[in-house]
This record gives sequence, structure tokens and C-alpha cells, in this order.
Amino acid sequence: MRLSRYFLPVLKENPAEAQIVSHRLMLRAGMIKQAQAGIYSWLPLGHKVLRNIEKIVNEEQVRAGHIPMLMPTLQSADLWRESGRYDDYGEEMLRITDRHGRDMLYGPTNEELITDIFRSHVSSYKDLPLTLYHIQWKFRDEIRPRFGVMRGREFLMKDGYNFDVTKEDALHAYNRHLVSYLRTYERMGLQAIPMRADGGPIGGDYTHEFLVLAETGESEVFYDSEITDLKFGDRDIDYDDVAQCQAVLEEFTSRYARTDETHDQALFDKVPEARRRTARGIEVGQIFYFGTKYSEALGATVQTADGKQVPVHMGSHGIGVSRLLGAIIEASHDDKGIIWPEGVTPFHCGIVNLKQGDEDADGACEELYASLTALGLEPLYDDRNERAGGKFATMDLIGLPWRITVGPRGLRNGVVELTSRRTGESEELPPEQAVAKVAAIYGKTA
Ligand code: 5CA
Repeated sequence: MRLSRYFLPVLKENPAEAQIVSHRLMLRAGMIKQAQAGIYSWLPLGHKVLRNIEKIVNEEQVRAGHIPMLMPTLQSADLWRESGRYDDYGEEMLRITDRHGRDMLYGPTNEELITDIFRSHVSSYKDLPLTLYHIQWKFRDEIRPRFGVMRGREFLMKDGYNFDVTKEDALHAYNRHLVSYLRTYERMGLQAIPMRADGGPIGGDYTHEFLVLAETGESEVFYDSEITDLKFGDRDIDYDDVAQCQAVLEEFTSRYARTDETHDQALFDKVPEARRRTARGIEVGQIFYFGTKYSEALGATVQTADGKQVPVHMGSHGIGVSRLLGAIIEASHDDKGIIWPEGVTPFHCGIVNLKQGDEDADGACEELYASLTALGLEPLYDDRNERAGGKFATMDLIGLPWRITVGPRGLRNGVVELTSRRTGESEELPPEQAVAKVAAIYGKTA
């Protein structure tokens, strides 16, 4: 993409309404624009990151054996009356009436709708296990939407639902989700710690939230500091292997880690004092096992191998896709702007032309652009007629992890400059080597 042709409405001033750094930077980097309280338009740069995050979520769900689909945002109130949640959900639910006077709602979550699909099409144990998921907009009429996309009213969620014959099988599905979430967040450059939590309006008493530690997080958390040493890394996991998934769950959840809702001071006091931590965290996901709560209410049963009719065991598993942008920025920025992890960056590399209009500089930039593109990478070329300082400031603000700077002086010596946004370190290299290096970082071969 050439910046002269892109739509990147960066702001020079700090927007007054933004109280936390991620909100401020998303507005300043021209990623989002508030449409109404807690409702945002995703401008091109923000949209790109959102799609990258979705892609990682999708890949890891499919890897775990979960099946993508798409349910609508608008749901029938009648279905929610069957589960009893139409009245229970309270004022967070946006209720709508259509022209025929039918009650509808903008889905805050999808347990009812997915259970209805299940009961209409599945009747035998032979069709299980089954986990279906989608990535779809949700609406929760939060009383205090704030912090930009962190606590929106309209927000994008990945929500997945498992259906199993027995509790044991459903717990394996739970573990599978836990493992896939650990991988998912690490691919985005985040450490998200599973912590025992509360079921809230979804229900169930077996649930973990995934928290990214950050001072601006809305949840108070208590944990054993040893937990922050755990890395999922590049393990080869067989998602059908019950023991393997269980072992990961045990490894990542055996130490004390709880949100304030389930915090138990007496238990916490058993952690050696030097390892006891109280902090704040951003909840980027939650997994639930709630047994037969919805299947009984909606009559979702299957026939077992010995001919009995039983309600299926279910769980639901969510990732806050749009909230993740805020969480990643909270975890990865400096005073100049965002620092995107390579896994989610909107463009792989920036190209800054220090002297637009100079034949050599323009030519070298065009060549870099073409070589990177040919390798399947997406560079953002700042080809505007602007001062170098302004170009650097924009690149730093929008946070591309790598920048190639091209100027007539370097070119006379046959080099360009490759700079890491994270460390600020630069090296001078011939253009082909800069391309090869960027390509290698993203796993492409030049
Ligand atoms: N049905 C279940 C799981 S599929 C569910 O709705 N779980 S949830 O309520 O925990 O939401 C899942 C994730 O969505 C949360 O962990 C959080 O990351 C994100 N989320 C929830 N509310 C908001 C909000 N108002 N703004 C942005 N993200 C949100």
C-alpha cells in the first residue's frame, strides 16, 4: 500500500475522551472512530488488525478440530424465553420490535441459538463430539462503555459451543479450548493467564477467564508469580488426546490464579509470600462448562449407544476479538506509539523515502516495494511529499515492527537502513539483504 493513496487519518493531538493508552493510540493512529457511545467504525488500519486477529483465532480453532459457521446478530426473543434468559439477562440486552410487533434482540451471546440448531439436526451420540463456533458482532448495552474497544457495546467475539454425550467428554472439550486459547494468544504476542472465575449470566461453576496483566485492566487478579514463567511455545499437541490436553490444563491452572470474584484469601495465603501477586488484568477470553443447563431447557437430547435419551453436556468458549486490539496495545507500546507484534501487524514493514522526487530514492523504494510484495508481504510505503521527521513519527505511531529507510546518501554507498520498532536498533544493509531479512522474520524465503 502506498500511503499517498491510503486512508490513514492520524491525529496530531491527544483526544481528550481517551483515558487509557490503547484507546488514545487507536484514535491517534486512525484505526477507529466512535460512531456512538461504545460503538465504533473500524477504519482501514484498525480493520486490518481486526482481520489479522480473526485469522489467528480461526486458524487455531480449526486446528483444534472446531467447525466455523455464522449465526445472525438478531435473534428471536421466543428462543430466549425458552431458556428463561429473556427476562434474566436484564438491561444489558438490546430489545427490538419488528414491524409485525415481534420481539427480537441483538444477540449478546448465542447459547440459545446454537442449541436450537443442534436440537433441529442432531439426535444421535454418533454425531458427537461436536464443537461449532463463529466470529460475530455482539451487543451488550453496557451501562458504562469505556476505554474504546475494551468495553464496547457492540463488539466482535469468537464464541464456540461444544456438544458432548458425557460430562467427561465435555471436560475434554473444555481442555481443548484452553490449549487452543494458550496458542492463540501467544501467536498475538500476548501472555494471557487462565484464572478461575465466576460464571455470571452464562452460568456454570467451572470456568476460567484468560487475563492479560495490565495496569489499566478492569479486573483485579491474585496469582502465584510462578505462573508468569509458563510458556506454551511451539508444542505439538494432539487435540484428540485427552491426557495431553488434561496435562496442559493442569500445568497452566495448578498454581493459584483467580479473579476477585472467586478470590480465596486463605488459599492465597498458602502461596509463599514472595510469590504472591495482586495486579490488574484485561479479560480477553473465557471458557465455561455448564453441563445440561441449556440442553435441558431447550430439549437438546441425543440417543446414547444403549438407546437412552440424554440431554447433551455443553460449554461455551469466548474470545474478545475486538477487545484484543486494545489488550495488545496496552501490552505493547512506548511513548511514540504502538509496537505491533509481527503476528498481527497491519503491514509487515514500512518503507520511508527520505527524499521523495529523487530519482534514485524513488527507484529504490519502488524496487523494495515490488520485491517485498512478490514475496507475499505487505509493505506500507510512505511516498508522501513530507519531511522525514513527520514520516518517522507516523511510522512510529502506527507501530509497524520493521521500517526500511531509503535516502540518496545511503544509496550512494549501496545501503538502506533497517530499523526495529521494538528496540530502535538500525542496521545498514544492501536493499536485497534488507528484503531477505524482513522476509525471514515472517517465515518467507527470498
Ligand atoms: N457465551 C460466552 C462464551 S462464548 C460469553 O459470552 N462469554 S463472555 O461473556 O465471557 O464473553 C467472551 C469475551 O468477550 C470476554 O472474555 C471478553 O474478552 C469479551 N467481551 C465481553 N464483553 C465485552 C465488551 N463489552 N466489549 C468488548 N469485549 C467484550
